Amino acid sequence: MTGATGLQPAAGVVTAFSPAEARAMETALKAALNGPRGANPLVGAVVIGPDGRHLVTGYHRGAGTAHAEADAIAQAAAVGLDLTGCTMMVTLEPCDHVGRTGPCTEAIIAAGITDVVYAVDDPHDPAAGGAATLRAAGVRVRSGLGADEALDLNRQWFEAVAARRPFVTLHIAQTLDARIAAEDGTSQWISSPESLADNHAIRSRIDAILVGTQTVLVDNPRLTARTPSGEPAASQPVRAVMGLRDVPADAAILGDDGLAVHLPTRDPREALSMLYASGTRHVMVEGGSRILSSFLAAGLVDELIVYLAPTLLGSGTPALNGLGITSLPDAQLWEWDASDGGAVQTLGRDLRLHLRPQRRVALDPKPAGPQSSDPQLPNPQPSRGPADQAQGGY
Ligand code: AOF
Ligand code: ZN
Repeated sequence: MTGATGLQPAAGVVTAFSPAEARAMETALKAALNGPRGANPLVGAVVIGPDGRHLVTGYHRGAGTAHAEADAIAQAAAVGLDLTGCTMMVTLEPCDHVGRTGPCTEAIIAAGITDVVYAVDDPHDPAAGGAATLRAAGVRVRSGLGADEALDLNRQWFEAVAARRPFVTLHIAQTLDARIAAEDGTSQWISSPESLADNHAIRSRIDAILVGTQTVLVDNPRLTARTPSGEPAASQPVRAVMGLRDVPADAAILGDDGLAVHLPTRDPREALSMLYASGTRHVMVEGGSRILSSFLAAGLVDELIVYLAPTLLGSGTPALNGLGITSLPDAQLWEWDASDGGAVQTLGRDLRLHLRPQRRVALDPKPAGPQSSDPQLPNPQPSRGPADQAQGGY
């Protein structure tokens, strides 16, 4: 963060923000981190009074739930707080569409809010246009405060929207020595019951779960979302299997609810295009190691969740089987993700590690000399190299 107030508008945006507004935007950015990543971005909203006093903070709890603005307005309503004449600070342009929830522009206008300051435009076509709608209704709208932070907060989401592909969460359930199965193939269960429950909770809020044909042939998983008592969760993801081998007619993954699909490809980009075309906006890649490796090698993972069991096997199936990296300077760099409960959580006897790709470093063009292999420069991003660097087929 920069500047005396901690936040400054993005370069080129000329406007004035009060210290109270800058503080409120910082609070909104922090609040956004409480939400989970996925089909929707992390968003926070803070309403301040005409005197700059902080009144209420809201945030978005993931696709299908109230948006940050609606959350803040609902909280104010719950305690009888009148927001007429107040200013809303929000980390993303308020939406102007009826998606899974109603338009935030309408809620803002109905609440009598007269000023809106948002950090960055919403690049998502159906939701965009909120600023114009608010202005047309007489609301004073300014933007750009905290833009750098807001872009960074959701950088993978912005990338997925721009690429028109689903947001990708990759999940690994492994031992301390990074094995996902023992030598004889047994793998149930490496993770604690608490980790399994956490994974099922994620399954119930994503659009699709993706595994390789190898996993179907070896493990024959159901891949449904289930409650801790084993009942099916109310919301079930599409169950996608990718690979060129046939899925046996009696595979458990097929189920009888019509939610299973076979994606006849080994290419992770193609699998994502197929899923996107049929409406998937958030997919969780579950395994096995070839699929995990191919998505990681292709730089197509937006969020990484590792359930780490304090168990050793010493041999067996490694979580990953090659990312095409042979030298340390080429290693993929990840960073701890503080959102959604934090970077490290204890789940029973396991640790749950939460990461996202390290931010790509903007490299200044060099006037002369070699362009790469500078030992001072961190590796910018998980590789964007060919997806087939991972070994083997699936
Ligand atoms: C906001 N505030 O807190 C969020 C927004 O399917 P829906 O109704 O949840 O809409 C999802 C889209 O709305 C999402 O793709 C993004 O463009 C925007 N997200 N907008 O005003 C929020 N999370
Ligand atoms: Zn909205």
